[in-house]
Parts: sequence; structure tokens; C-alpha cells
Amino acid sequence: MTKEHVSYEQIVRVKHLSKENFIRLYLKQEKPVVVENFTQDWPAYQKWSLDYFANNYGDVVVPLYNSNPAKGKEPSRKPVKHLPLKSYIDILKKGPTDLRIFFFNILKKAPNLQEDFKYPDLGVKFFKKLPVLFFGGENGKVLLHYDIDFANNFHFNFIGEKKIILFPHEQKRLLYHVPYSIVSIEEIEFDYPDYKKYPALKNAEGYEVTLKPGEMLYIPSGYWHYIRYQTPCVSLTLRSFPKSLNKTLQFVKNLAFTMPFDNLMRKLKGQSWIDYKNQKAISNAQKAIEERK
Ligand SMILES: O=C(O)CCC(=O)C(=O)O
Repeated sequence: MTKEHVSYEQIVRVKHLSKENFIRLYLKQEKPVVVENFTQDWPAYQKWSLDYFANNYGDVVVPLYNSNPAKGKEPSRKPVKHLPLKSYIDILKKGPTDLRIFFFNILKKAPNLQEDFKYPDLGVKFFKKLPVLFFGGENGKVLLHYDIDFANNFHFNFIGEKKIILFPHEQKRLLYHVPYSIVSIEEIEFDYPDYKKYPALKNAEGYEVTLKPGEMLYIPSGYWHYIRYQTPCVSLTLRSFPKSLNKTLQFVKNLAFTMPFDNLMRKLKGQSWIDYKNQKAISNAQKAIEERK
């Protein structure tokens, strides 16, 4: 048995956070933080429950994703099935499942939900066109990735508990970042890393938190995130773009060049392209270890 459960440095928790302190201590320093008492006075905190979503939005058909790595010529993010939300919620209630709803677009699918949350006054400009929900079941996981748009993410948990592991963007080589993508090698479980197979992970310095209902996690721009659902959960992410020309250029490059190129190569070469990229992730990590010696 080479896999072991690891704990990372706990993310700072505060009960309340003023705009000034948020900007000075976390936004400017690109440090994550959890605010415990954040959404208790939002309608969502009282209203949102699995039954509430089933009763009010149960007929909305949702794409469901699992965490199996894409194989061969499959696109990297392909839903495994589509179900009405109420049938998916029945699955969540039954027990562990790795089926998830990734990026439930509130404006498109359930605009009335906008009345249940607020855009907090934290001194940032929110991108109000993309409030999104995430649903997942007990023991489900979200593979380590960073967000292609380099947004500062404000992640509000309303139902259940989830463990979130974060790493600063610069650690990408130690995390086995797969070239031409925004993910790391998909079989790695960052809560149970296999150090024998992936030794560079020992040098990565991560943070973690178990997020409870009512709490907000600030995920700074570009941070890698890995999520393990401990119970069925529903969370909301609001995003704000950083004022960085460099990050904007990287976003445009990812969108206009890197992703289309990767999709084309998947179509042309299938599994051998995936194997090549994973091999490259391993050799880049090896080099990163050697440079540290
Ligand atoms: O909680 C989840 O399921 C995913 C969250 C996420 O990836 C995000 O907020 O960007």
C-alpha cells in the first residue's frame, strides 16, 4: 500500500472579514481564507436544501459528470448522462456516488435563484453573468484543476461538507500538470497521494479546509483546487477577474490556442496523445525535483 492519507496546512479561518482586511491580507497577497459567518443572513442559507431544489427545479435536465479520466478520442469534459434534477437528487440521497453537476448556470437554468444570494462588498468587481452551482454526492471528487479564466473564486457552501485542497499556481510542475491542459494527471488523488508513483507531490505545499454550510472560501486566481465531497453538497461560486494583463493574456492563449490544439490532437491521435502528455507531466515533475536539490 503506497497511498497514504495526507493533511495539508489548514486554511486560515475567520468569523467575519471586513473589505479592508480582505483586500490587504488575502486578495493582494493571493492567500486563501475561509469566512465562517458569511451567508447566514442570505435567503439561500435557510431555503436551499436538496428538497428545495427537487421541488422547485426538479424538471430541469442536468448534465452529470463523473471523475473517470477521459480515454482515447473522448473529449476531456463529457457528461456521462443527463437526468432531471429531481432524479439526480434521489441518487444523492441514496448514498455515495461520484456523479456531479459541474457549472449549473443559474442565469440560464434557474434565474429566480438570484434572489437568494448577494454579491458581497469585498472591494472586487464580480462577473455577474456567471453565478454557478456545483452539486456532488458523498465521496465524489473533483480532479485537481485551475480555472481557465484565472478568476478569483468566491465559493459559498450551503449544503453538506466538502474537503477542498488548494495549491498556488506556481507549483504546477510538482503537481504533475498535464501540458496543454488545466488539469493534473487525472488518477492522482490529492487526499491519498501515491508518493511512490508521484514523488514530486511530497514537495508540493498545499492548503486544505473542510467547508461547512454558511461558509465562504476565497480561492485566489490561478490556484489549483481538488475537492472531495464528504456528504452530498450544493455550493455556489461567484467569480471576479483579477486586474492582471499577464493572466488575461494566458486566458486568451488557453482559449484561442491551447484548448483547440489539445482537442484536435485528441481527435487525431487519441490515447497516444493522452499518454504522451502524461509522460511529459512526469518528466517535468522529475526535473522540478532535481532543480530543488
Ligand atoms: O465544488 C465543486 O464541485 C467544484 C468547484 C470548482 O471547481 C470551482 O468553484 O471552480
